[in-house]
Amino acid sequence: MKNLVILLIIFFSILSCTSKDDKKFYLGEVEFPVKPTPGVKEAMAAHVIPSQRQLAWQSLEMTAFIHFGINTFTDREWGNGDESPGLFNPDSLNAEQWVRVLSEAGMKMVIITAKHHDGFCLWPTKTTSHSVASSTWKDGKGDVIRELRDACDKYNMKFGVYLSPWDRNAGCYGVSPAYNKFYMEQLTELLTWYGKIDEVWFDGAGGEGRNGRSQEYDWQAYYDLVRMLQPDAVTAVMGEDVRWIGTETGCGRETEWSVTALAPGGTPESCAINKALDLTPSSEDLGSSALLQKAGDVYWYPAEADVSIRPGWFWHASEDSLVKDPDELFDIYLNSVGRNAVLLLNVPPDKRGLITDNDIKSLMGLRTRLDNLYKTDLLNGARPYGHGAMWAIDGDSTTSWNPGRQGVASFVPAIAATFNVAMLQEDISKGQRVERYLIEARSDQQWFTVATGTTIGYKRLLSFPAIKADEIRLTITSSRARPYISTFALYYTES
Ligand code: FUL
Repeated sequence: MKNLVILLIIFFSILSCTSKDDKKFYLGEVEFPVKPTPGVKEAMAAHVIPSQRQLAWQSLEMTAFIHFGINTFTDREWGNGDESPGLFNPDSLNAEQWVRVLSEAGMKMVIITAKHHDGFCLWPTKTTSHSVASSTWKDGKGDVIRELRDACDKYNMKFGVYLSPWDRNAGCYGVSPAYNKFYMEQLTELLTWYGKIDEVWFDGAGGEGRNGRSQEYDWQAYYDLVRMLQPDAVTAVMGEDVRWIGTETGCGRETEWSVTALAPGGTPESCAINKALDLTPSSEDLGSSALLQKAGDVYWYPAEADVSIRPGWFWHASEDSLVKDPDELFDIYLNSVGRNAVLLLNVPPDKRGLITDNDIKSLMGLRTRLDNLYKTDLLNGARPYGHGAMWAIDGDSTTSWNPGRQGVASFVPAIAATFNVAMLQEDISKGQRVERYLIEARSDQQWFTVATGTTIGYKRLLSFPAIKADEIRLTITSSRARPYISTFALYYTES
């Protein structure tokens, strides 16, 4: 009897632990208690969840950057701001061609450099004459942002704007309140004239303006303006919703946490936190358990991997032969989307205002490689069985595998399959939790390790030499709380 009572106590305490486990979530961020008991920080970090706009953004997976502007005509990467607007004259500009090509390649959003560091505006702004309105293109009646917006509507493509805070043309740059007002007027035009905006990209690059003065940006006011005018738009890089991955190679970290100790944005408060922790977006470790021990807060701050299809961000005739080939783009995909990041691939139109044939060829090659990769899930949605193989029920649909913190599940592929890529996904609407896992396969009655990994997050793709197996086993060896695995799939891809 005594034993039975003890057993019942244990049983009910396990039950209450499990149900308590997922009751409290923290939207966007959490502040740790001052004296946390061991394990509390990990558990709290595991329950930080993304906002709706961050969740929607993450599911886009592949997005495109368009660097286009005065630099396209001067063969530069960074203009000085003293270029004549008359130089801007794309004789065959066709934004529909851009969007059609990018959409066929699989991109779900296009972000354009509405203004780069040179200050030249691609829309007829009222804030300065340094814009398309003073160019020869369409006798000054053209509006690149409008044309792109309309093309995006036609192809059901999301639309974002890059507005460089650094402006080497504006006379008021460096006169801090005046330039902040000027910049916010530009932002207001972009966020009110062109319908729905899905991402606002605040570049971190900066320097002095034409008068040799530096500018203090009022980041908080910029964020508040975006929130007010476009509540669903994510703010990126120097913004609060989306983090720069820290390189321009398109390659994420092996261990990529969306819950970071890195404080989002460029406000003085965030900068002070990051300075105290000695963190920048390029730091190798942004979210390990060891780092959590030093942090006072953590944030949902997911990574965006920006990279250009060419060596430069703008189009240069000399780089027409240096476009990345489909295999390079596919590797970038594996190392960005496949490492818990959103890919932002830059494809710069040329002087005519068109994406060149070389870039199109590479993009279509990437599409073919992706179609081949995802053609057949060799697990065919097989349900796990065995110890811990429990599916979480969300509403009345079965959504994810919720195996307990150190769960093992076995899968029998529909056919004895040869595969060389594994895909794992966590249901990040419940946070990011998994810290370590192992994939094993049984072949000729022998179990052996196929791959090991650390973080999963929204998506993790692991590639390895092709193997044939009758049975597959996934073991979560460490997790900050009960993991929610929403996908486990196996693929074969020809290299
Ligand atoms: C950088 C800029 O300086 C580059 O010109 C480019 O726009 C890249 C995406 O961001 O900070």
